Parts: sequence; structure tokens; C-alpha cells
Amino acid sequence: MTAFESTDLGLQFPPDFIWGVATSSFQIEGAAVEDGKGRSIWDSFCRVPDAIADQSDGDIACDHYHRWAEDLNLIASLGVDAYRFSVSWPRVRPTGAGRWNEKGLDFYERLVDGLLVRGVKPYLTLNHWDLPDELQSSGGWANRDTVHRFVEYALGMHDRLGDRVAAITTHNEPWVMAMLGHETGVFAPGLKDRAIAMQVAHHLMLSHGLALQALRAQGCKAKLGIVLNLSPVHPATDAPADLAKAQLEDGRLLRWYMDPLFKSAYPQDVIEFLGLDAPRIEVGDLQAIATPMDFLGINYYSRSVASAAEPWDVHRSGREVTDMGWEIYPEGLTELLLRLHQDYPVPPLYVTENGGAFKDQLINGRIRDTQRTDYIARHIVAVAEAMRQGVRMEGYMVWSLLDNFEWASGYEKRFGIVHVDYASQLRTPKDSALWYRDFLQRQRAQRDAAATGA
Ligand code: IFM
Repeated sequence: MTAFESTDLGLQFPPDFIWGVATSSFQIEGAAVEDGKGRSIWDSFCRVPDAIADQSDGDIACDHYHRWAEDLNLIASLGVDAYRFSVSWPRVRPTGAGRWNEKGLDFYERLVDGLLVRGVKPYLTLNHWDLPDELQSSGGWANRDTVHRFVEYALGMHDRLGDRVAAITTHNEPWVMAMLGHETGVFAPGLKDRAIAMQVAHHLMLSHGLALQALRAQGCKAKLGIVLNLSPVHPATDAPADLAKAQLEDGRLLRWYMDPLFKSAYPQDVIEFLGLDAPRIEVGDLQAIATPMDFLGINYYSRSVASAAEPWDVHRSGREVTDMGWEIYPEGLTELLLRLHQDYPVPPLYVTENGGAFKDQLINGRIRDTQRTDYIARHIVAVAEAMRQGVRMEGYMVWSLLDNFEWASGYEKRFGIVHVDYASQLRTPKDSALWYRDFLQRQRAQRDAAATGA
């Protein structure tokens, strides 16, 4: 018996705690050129030879654009409170400016209304990486104009859906878009230039702040926030070089985003490290970025280990790793949440993504993914521990509802709690999905019993 066969984990979360599952547009929708959708930078990046491990693309993905109703039924069957999804900007405004695409907007209307009918709260993300390709032709996020196009996009989506969504997230993981997209070039748009990457990071943060201000001015009722991918950064040893490397990595991953959001400043040590690669910042930008938020989303998968001499070998700690090669380190989530709570005046926090890729085997129609269940359960325990120590948490969401297009890894890595057979598009809930469903049922039963004094 594994530690987590018991579905209640001995934990009782607050009655209004939000449990969810998450996806993103490019990773599941498909219908890449249907109903007037424009191309995104990921549509183009997938055409670059060897950019994607299995040479795949998002043309069909999970065919969610056509199977959305079936997928919403799946979501409802899990008994979650919320579904976190993203809008494909080029589907609703094909070139990122100018004409809006009614058919694309209709799709998200159907999706949001379908969630509400099923009693699931829509958590909408505006930018989960699929920037309209046309905007990239004029510099993409490195061009300050894109900031203003993003604000228009945010307002347009608010006009259509603002009365029905529970929350709007501006950006998912600005670090990933800026660094992997523009410094290392392993993600779209595939650039390798540190100065551009830092300008992109600044423009993403600026567009976040300006969008929040514009949405609030429009009377937005949905909760507003941003989602960051964060990890504790541990030095490999106590050697001064490793400590210094960890400090810098922490600056580039965490403080570069958290400091402007909550302290109206970029970290000085990182500015010094960047030298001439530091971004151009105009008067008023930092005040805009620090516009107060209703929530902060954290995507957590693993810790990071900084080693000055040679790249850290993840197997050195002797811990299990996922199929992505990421060390399983649940206590890092507690450490991270406590640190955010202690170092910054944060609003309520969500874990907006957490989950693992594992090699699944479909045997007689069943996937016994005990490692994934174990991963999720241990991270839920880590959230509970942070709450016990005083961190204000409002929700937890599993990444991901479905197996899907895992960016540069293509379809080779499976994060879903629901298996997707890409040839037939058959969905099969894995054991982890059933465990999550039962865990949530149990939470609800305890909640009801407490309310009635039973
Ligand atoms: O699949 C991604 C997601 O799009 C963003 N956060 C990390 C996930 C796993 O790599």
C-alpha cells in the first residue's frame, strides 16, 4: 500500500478552497487554421527543423476545439471547482491587431457558458505563449507596441467574457517566454539574445500592469492576477561560488518578477550582472507593474540546484525524477510558499500548475499511474503544510487535465491525469484522475459534515 492510497490524506482544506485542473490553448485545441484563426509563433516554431523532439505540431493536438463538450463533461465528472484554460490570441484576433474573429470568440463563449452550466468556475488566462505570428514580424514582445496590443486584447476579452469568468490571468510564466523563447531559444520564437530576452521580460511585466489598470477602469469583477513559474534555488554545496550562483539564479528566476510586482523595483544584483543587457525602462513602468493584484498563481514542479563548476546532475540527490528529468521535491513547494509569504506582501496564492510527466502504460483500458498520484498527493500535503504555517492559499490546480503537446518535447511527455490516444482521440481517465476525484469528494463530505455539525 502506498502512502497515498487513503484519499483524504488526513487533511481538511477550508470550504472555499478552489480545486481545479489546468490546460492551455495551443497544447490542446488543434484547429490551427480553422474558422479564421491566425498563426501563432508556436505554429511557426513547430515548422523549424528539429525544434520539436518528435517533429510534431499543434495542428490537431487533442482536438479540443471540436471535442470541448466531451472535455467539459470530463472536467465536471472529476468534481473540480475550477477549470484553468487559456485563450488563443490569434484565434480571437488573428493578426494581434485590427479585426476580431467572431468565430473564435464564439468558441470561448461556448466554453465559458459550458463550464458555468456544469457548475465549474472559469479561470481564464490571456497569454499562455501563443502570440500572433504577425506581431512577431514586428518584433514581438521585444517591441513596446505589443504591450499596447495586449492591453487591447485584454479589454476585448473582458468585453465578451468578463461578466462570466471567475478570474483573469494576464500571463502564464513570463520567465519561460522571455528566457526559453529569447535567451536559450529552445521555445518559440527561438531567439538567442540576452538583451532581447530581458526587454521581453520587462514588456511582459509592463503589459500585465497596464492590462490590470485598464481592466479595473472597465469595472472588471473577475479576480485579476499573474502566474509565475518559481522554485527555490539551492546551492549544490556551501562553496562561495555555488552560493553566488544560487543567489544570481534566484534573482533571475524569482526576484526579477516578484520584486517589481511587490516592491516596484528590479533586483540590483541582477541589473549589475546584466550590464548592457539590462532592459530599457521608461518613467512610470515600475509603478504600473506594481498595480495590486487579487491573486498570485505559482506553477511549481521541482526545485532548482545551482552549481558553479559543472551542470548539476539531478540524480545526485538520489531522489526520484519524473519523465522530464525533474527531481521530485514536494517540500520545495512548502519552502517556496513560505518564502513568498515572508518576503513579499502577497495577495492570496494559488498553485496554478503542479503535476508530473511519467511513462504511462495503458493495459486493458486502465492506466495505473501510481507515481503521478503520489506526486500530486505529496504536493497537496506540501500546500497544506504551508497553510498550517500561515500562508494564505486559495486554490490548487493539477497540470494537466489531458495529455497534450508538451512544447519542445512534442507529444512524447504525458502530464495528463486523463490519457489521450492521439490516433483515435479517445480519452481515458488514469488512476490519478480517479484518485483526485475521490479526494475531492472526500473533502466535500468532510466540509458538509463540519457545516451540519455531524
Ligand atoms: O506544459 C507546461 C505548461 O504549458 C506550462 N508550465 C509547465 C508545464 C509542464 O512543462
